[in-house]
Amino acid sequence: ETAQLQQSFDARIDAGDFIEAKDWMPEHYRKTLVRQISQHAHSEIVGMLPEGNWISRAPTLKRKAILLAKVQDEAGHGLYLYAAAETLGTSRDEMLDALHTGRAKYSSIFNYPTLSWADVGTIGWLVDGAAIMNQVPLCRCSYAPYARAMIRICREESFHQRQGFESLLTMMTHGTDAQRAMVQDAVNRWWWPSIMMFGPPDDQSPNSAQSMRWGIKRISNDELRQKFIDATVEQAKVLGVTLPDPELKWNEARGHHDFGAIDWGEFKRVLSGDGPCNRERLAARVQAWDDGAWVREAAMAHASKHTGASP
Ligand code: FAQ
Repeated sequence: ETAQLQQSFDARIDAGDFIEAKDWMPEHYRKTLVRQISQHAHSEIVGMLPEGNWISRAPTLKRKAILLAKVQDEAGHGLYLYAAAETLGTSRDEMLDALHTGRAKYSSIFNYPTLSWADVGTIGWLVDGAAIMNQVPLCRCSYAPYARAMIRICREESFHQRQGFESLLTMMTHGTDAQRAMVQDAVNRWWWPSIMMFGPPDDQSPNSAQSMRWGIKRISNDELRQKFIDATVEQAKVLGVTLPDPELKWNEARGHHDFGAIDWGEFKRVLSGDGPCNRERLAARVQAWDDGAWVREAAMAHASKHTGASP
């Protein structure tokens, strides 16, 4: 009977059908999705920290309101994604426990510090820009609850990317020399980590082949990285910033930009917990969880009073 279920699942995947939560699915497909969606959710929640650092120090009321809205959107994305992952039968408590005990990953990018106000604009431009490039194909992911969550997330990410670009453009066109230098310094620090966000090269990506076969991933890590670089080079020209890669140049024959070697040693160090802010980020999440214990208890007590069930 399992062989038959497997066969009809494979046929649906091959036909480009979507899989719903109640449908039969292979255990490995379920596990892969819980891994990817929960890591994506954790990235959104941890991703609130670097920018959140600047809410109290935004230069104007307008920028503060925009940043508050953006960070709040990220909390929302985390919630849609945890809800999508829960449909696969793993509880939010289990997923958060995996994050807090270091068993689950979150995006490498959020282990870098935000040293100046220009980092906020640069995160919007490069980090949200990379996120959109990676996430638009996820709107067609074979697992329907994830695909549906991604549609709204991508719309909001697009606003995030534009506010970042606009903030940098303002500093570059109307700012002082010091402000322009601050933007360039931020771009120098965020460029390489941003292109690492797409994950290891295809030939060193253990999950890619199976995830592509299942229609979870539609475009490979390297292909997305190349698309992002090609799009960003043009935007950098408009901004008037230099991307910190002397080997970056248009290759007419390939129809793409060539770029220099990525420091995969640094990527591995950050993934293994040894990036500039890994300890600080995880400690902040654990502290928030501990500080929220009384809220969870109060919510449970309130709910049980209304349902009549004991807590
Ligand atoms: N960081 O075999 P693959 C955002 C791990 S955007 C950390 O290629 P896969 C928005 C990977 O998990 C950021 N770990 O894996 C925002 C795997 O480890 P595992 C989040 C990474 O899954 C903006 C191992 O390396 N976006 O939050 C990274 O097929 C601004 C081998 O790699 C998503 O999560 C990395 N960069 O492809 C928020 C998008 N790359 O699990 C706030 C959804 C790879 O076996 C402010 N996820 N690894 O232990 C995906 O598209 C995929 O999971 C990839 C990785 C492409 C990230």
